[in-house]
Amino acid sequence: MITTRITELLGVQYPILQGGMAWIADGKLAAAVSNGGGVGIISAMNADVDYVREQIAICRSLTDKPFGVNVMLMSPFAAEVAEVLAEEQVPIITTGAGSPNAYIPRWLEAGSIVIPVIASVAMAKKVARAGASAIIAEGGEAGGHIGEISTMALVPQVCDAVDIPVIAAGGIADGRQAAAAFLLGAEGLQLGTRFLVATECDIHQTYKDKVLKAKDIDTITTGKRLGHPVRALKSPFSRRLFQLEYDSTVTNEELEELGSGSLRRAAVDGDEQEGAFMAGQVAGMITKEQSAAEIIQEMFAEMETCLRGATKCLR
Ligand code: TUI
Repeated sequence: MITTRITELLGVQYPILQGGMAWIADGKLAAAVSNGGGVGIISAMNADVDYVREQIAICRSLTDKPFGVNVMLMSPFAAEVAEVLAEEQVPIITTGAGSPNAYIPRWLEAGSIVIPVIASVAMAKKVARAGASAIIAEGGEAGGHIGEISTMALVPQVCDAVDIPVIAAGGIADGRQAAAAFLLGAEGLQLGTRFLVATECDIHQTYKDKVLKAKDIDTITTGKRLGHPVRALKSPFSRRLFQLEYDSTVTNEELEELGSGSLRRAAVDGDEQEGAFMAGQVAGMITKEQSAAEIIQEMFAEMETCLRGATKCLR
């Protein structure tokens, strides 16, 4: 049993959110996580409002527990999706890849709990001032679009900077890392990579197999030259993109063009050559497929053992 301001605020059994991963986190996965006692999150990714409404309906048909939607703020549909989430009275809204401040008043007025993902103390203070209900501090160990600072350094600095509850993300896949996050001051966790191999996660089996086979050093960060670094498993595509960023004859537009559609090619097509299999540095410790509920229960059982044993080296 664990009680924090996050379990109270969200009305859930476990203070754990599933990351809103583009092309991966749909209404079915979100419902499985919510039914497991955590918070499932649907990714609105680059999709239009019809897709988002459809996934919300699927999620609502599968669970009566709290769930959320993640707005990827670089999406061309972000403003329209933001309005739909207010209309739909989505219980929890998370955001990523930008500043959500323009939308926060509308979401709060609609009754949603607003939890932006941030990757720096400055951004944490900005969204807290704008009225965010809680915050997800995501370290650079995470998969996908990432910031510069590691979870170990970011979480305590964010906890010191804001009064709202902090959820730690990036580099968390088991109970030891969960315990560490709570000791750093976090009151909740967000996991992406571990939920990639949930049985209810409908990505291509090739993606799951790559995560299950990955070693610690098997991720690579591309996109630094474009100002939006992205961590993915090493693949022929990601290695080539990495090389091309050092080639001054290749323009930024050409790099952007190469990246577009690459996550879809991984998650939907399982394209080992041309896919971007986004995953965090914890991929190396993920070795089995389990249901979302099993993942959550195992995490918190391990965490409890770990925290109870934490004083063993003190005398
Ligand atoms: O958003 C994510 N992870 C993502 S989004 C994504 S789709 C994409 N694909 C290719 C290129 C770019 C995006 C794949 N993975 N995580 C949450 C996150 N948000 N990480 C970092 C941030 C972030 C970064 C800058 C949040 C706020 C921020 O503010 C900058 C500013 O000052 O506006």
